[in-house]
Amino acid sequence: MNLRSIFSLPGGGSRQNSAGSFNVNRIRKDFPILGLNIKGKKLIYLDNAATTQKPELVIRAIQDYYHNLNSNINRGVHYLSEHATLAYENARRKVREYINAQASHEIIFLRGATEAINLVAYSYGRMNIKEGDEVLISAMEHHANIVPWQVVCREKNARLRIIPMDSKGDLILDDLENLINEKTRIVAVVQVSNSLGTINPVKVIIDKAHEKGVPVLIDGSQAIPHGKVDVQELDCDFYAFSGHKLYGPTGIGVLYAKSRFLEAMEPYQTGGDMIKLVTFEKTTYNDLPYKFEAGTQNIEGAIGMGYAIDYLNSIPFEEAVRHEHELLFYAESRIRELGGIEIIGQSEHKAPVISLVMDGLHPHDIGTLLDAEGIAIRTGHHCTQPVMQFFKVPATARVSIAFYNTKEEMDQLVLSLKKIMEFKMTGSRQNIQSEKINEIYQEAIMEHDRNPHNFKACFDCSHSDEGFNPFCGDHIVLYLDVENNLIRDITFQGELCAIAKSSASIMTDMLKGKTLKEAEGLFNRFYGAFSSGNNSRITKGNLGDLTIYSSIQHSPARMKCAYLPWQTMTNLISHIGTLTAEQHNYEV
Ligand code: C6P
Repeated sequence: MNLRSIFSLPGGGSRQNSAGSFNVNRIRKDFPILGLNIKGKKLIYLDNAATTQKPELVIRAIQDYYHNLNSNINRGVHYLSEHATLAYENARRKVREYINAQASHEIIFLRGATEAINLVAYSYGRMNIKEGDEVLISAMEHHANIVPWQVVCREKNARLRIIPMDSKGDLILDDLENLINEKTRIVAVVQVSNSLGTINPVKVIIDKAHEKGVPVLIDGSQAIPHGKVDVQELDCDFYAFSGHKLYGPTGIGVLYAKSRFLEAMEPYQTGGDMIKLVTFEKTTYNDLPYKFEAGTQNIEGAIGMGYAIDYLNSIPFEEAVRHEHELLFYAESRIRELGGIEIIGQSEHKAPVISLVMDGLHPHDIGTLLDAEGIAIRTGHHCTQPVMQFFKVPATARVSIAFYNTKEEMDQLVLSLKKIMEFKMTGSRQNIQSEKINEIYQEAIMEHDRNPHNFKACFDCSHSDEGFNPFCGDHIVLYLDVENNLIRDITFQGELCAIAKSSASIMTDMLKGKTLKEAEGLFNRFYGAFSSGNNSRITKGNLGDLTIYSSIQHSPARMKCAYLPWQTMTNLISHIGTLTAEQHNYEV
């Protein structure tokens, strides 16, 4: 079964209404966490691309392991060790069967997709990539499938090439013939984009690469939860995924690789268990798969993942996937009806991911406002900064759906988005009743967000610097005019959420006329007071308008937003003397 065909659009089966054939309420009972109330609201979990929730079966399996089996594997002759080893190897067999690998030794247990890709880059890559060679990835890779290749290419003086994408978020394959050429040593592409949802035609890429004798790694992290994967049918050479996105535990993942590659590859890590014989002179490596599993493994993780696979085998998975897809279409069309929201990633071939942006409201603020409604989504760049750069957005608010989500949850999501839009346009909190929102988005913060003070470039200023919050994609450019250690002027620009923008606005008001030392001192007090958790020290007397952030002190992620302008300011102060505004050629 091909992932693209499962989700294929008009004319494909997936748009047809199969409502009723999948009993979502029955399925939900298998996931204890879905019954939670968060801050008085029923949890609506829509952050499944980050990690999926775990069925009771998996939770019990892990508990059982620690109750009845805990011991180290491949090492002992005692009952526990023997049985833990059997359970671990049984999990490997389940994975092999699930993805239809030819042999169990082609399944390597690792920490996750990130480690799996690193293994291939550092082992296969280092052995095969030489000066002048090329590695081909795509424009929509997760950082996990960019950075390891960048590092190897830099080390070997090789070139990283990119398959481009279009404005819908589809790969442009017209030039594949040239992109894969005699210099290409490996193609590494994502099967389903985590930030756009696009399902890539990986089979076409694999076949083209193989015509030219080039091996292919598929990052299947976001594909495997949403469709059956058959590695022999795909004929990929490497396939990487994480257990925690497949309803299994965190800290366990899989690298599938064809035997001939694994046999030829050097181990990526060395130490215990991956050896046959060690003397001080030399070491003989163990057989596959153990050659790539150095040290004590995540035993309960592998066993838990095996049970997650049992769970998926026990439900009508095709119907589950169809259900997810119906929810995707339903939610997308209702969100479009709202107007004022742009969906980033409009491929006709999509997994259930909706990345959205709203004019005038930072995705981070959308995330916090939805959280107050009990709805968990992810906001930020989703570890795909090049995708954000391509679409010219700092971040997106990403809704990602799993088969335990319901149509009612989609309705609630749309209703909440509608309230948020009203809040954005009119400032009205009438519909957003949550106390938390009233606390976080106090009128003072919203006023600074709407009408920020000193929000302009200052090219006459003596110094400037940029600051980034890698967590959410916020970006600030700070301008400082300093004479004799006195701040004569301070302004800022950038793409900032309400918390960061208000903080910058307040900071620039507070620091004008202060000495550099006083500015640093104020930041230290601000940081110290809010990171200490000691509320009693936060008084208007020593922090001025900054006391408004006491309402978000419990949210370390949002405090990072408040600190961003201040950290940029202290970085700039520490560089003063070496930077000038003219030396920075910012686009503002
Ligand atoms: N994406 C997300 O919220 P790890 O962290 O090793 O389990 O998976 C890395 C990874 C690799 N490739 C893709 C396509 C992914 O989506 C991820 C993880 C999560 O989108 C966390 S950043």
